[in-house]
Amino acid sequence: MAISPDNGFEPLRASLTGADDTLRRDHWLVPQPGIVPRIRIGKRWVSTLWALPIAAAGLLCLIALAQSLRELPGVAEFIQHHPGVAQATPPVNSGFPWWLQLQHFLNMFFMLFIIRSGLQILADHPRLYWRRDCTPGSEWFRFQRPIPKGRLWTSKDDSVSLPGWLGIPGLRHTVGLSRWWHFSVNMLWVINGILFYALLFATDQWQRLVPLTWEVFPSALSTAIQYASLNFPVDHSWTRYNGLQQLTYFVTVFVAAPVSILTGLMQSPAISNTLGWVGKVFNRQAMRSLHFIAFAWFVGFIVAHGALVFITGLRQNTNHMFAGVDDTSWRGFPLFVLAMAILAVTWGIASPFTVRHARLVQRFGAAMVGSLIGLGDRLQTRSQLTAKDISPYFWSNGTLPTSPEYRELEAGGFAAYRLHIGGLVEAPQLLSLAQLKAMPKQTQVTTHFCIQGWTGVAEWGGVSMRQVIKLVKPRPEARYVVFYSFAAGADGGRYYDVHTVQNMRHELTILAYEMNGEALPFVHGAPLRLRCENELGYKMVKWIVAIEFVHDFADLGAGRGGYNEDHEFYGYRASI
Ligand SMILES: Nc1nc2c(c(=O)[nH]1)N[C@H]1C(S)=C(S)[C@@H](COP(=O)(O)O)O[C@H]1N2
Ligand SMILES: [Mo]
Repeated sequence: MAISPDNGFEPLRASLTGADDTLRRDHWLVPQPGIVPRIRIGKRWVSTLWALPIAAAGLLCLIALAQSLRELPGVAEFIQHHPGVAQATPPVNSGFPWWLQLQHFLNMFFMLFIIRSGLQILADHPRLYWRRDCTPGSEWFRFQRPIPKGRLWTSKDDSVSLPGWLGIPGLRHTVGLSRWWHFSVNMLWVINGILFYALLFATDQWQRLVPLTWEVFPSALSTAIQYASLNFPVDHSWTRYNGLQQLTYFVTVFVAAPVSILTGLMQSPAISNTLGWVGKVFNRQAMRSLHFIAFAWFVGFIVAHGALVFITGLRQNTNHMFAGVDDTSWRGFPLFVLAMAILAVTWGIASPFTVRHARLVQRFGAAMVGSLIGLGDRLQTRSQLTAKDISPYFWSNGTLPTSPEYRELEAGGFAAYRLHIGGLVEAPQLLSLAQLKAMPKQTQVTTHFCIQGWTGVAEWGGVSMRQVIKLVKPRPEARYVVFYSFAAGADGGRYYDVHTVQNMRHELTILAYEMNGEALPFVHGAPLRLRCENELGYKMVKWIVAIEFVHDFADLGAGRGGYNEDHEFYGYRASI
């Protein structure tokens, strides 16, 4: 039965609210500190704090061991035979050119923000798993307590705060803002990295980093023993790196960096869901875990590299990398201090600036990488899973509907529910659940990707949005589709979200009324929710009350294209 499109949506539009442009602590989630990170070994959870005394004791033992080893004639002979430098290629003639110094500084600068914002993203779901289902207790790493039993514990409840000097911006559940930092700076870091690769191989600098002989392994062992014995190997770094430097730099530049990029991209719903079995095997949780391990490598590298720069001759080392000269002058040191000062000042500013100018960070981030992040909605999503992949546990998220209107409908088994579809369409509709169920039914087993980091697999059943579009016949000027919820969002005002009409035509985009063969449960969005498998979870409105086709969304809510876009500074397109 058709209704007038003109009067239907005004009350809904009026129930959307504006939003602050700064991150207001008194409106935000109450802080919740995490716990010292723990690693699961079998059934036991072991605190990572143990790593500190173990590392200290290990280092002392290593020094003692290396020193006594060097007294053995065999070892002394081995070191004499393999003094440390192993290169099949000629020595580097170009020293440390200005572009190398600049790129080294930029890399350091970008890494600082990438690491801090990455930790902030992790703090939004402070658990790591290998399996796709994220069942509590199956994680191998966490800095949050076990989830409480006997109450609804959403993934927002699970998020923890970080100190503002560590995460960006430090406050709890600020994944929207930390993603802007992470992705924008990532882009700069990747550009810097591509230029670095290009310049390495366009000059003779690659000869420093790429070991072309097996000799590198005995040389690395020899240099490791020499470093550990505190009687350091002879330094040739102006022209050649020793075996240990070569191996660690090679792994950092040619393994850890590409692994980070790939494992980052593979956490995207659009990319993962378009790759078929590849996305299934390299599932998001395994990718998150590897991403974290690559991060741990970088942190370990930075600590060890930084320490060695100091103890193997700070003046000479800084002359190389900050002044491009090979002497014992004081030219490099002040430049090194200046670089550190720039790092320290920007480090201090980043979090307070982000809290204060949250909307600016969102707009700037969207301008820099918004369209890249959105590109994934051009990818076709495919269901690569079967019923046996369905997760035993499915996290839930969001603010539950509490209105009397909803309660009444729920009490009546949603018999009186009517889905209002209208706006810029030829044939507006008012559909009961029975009418929706009479339309062709589509079921699909898919992975849900929450922006916070967890995933879950379920079978969803419902009506495809293609069917809906066919039924309502959008007018040519309709570009977007607004989904209104019965529920409010966390900060008051109605929850809603906006999609492009084009993205609603994907094969796996459905209005679901079933989950795992049963009527959609209350917490998961009864009676009707959106499934849009190339986007993150927050785009999939639960407890849908109405759907409106519009030309523009700037006049809805705070105008950012959805509730979390308005209130939590998320991106409007979110296929990564
Ligand atoms: N109405 C409404 N829909 C919502 C939310 C919400 O807060 N309100 N949260 C979103 C988020 S962030 C996610 S991850 C998914 C979670 O769906 P689930 O609870 O079925 O796992 O719902 C989305 N839909
Ligand atoms: Mo989410």
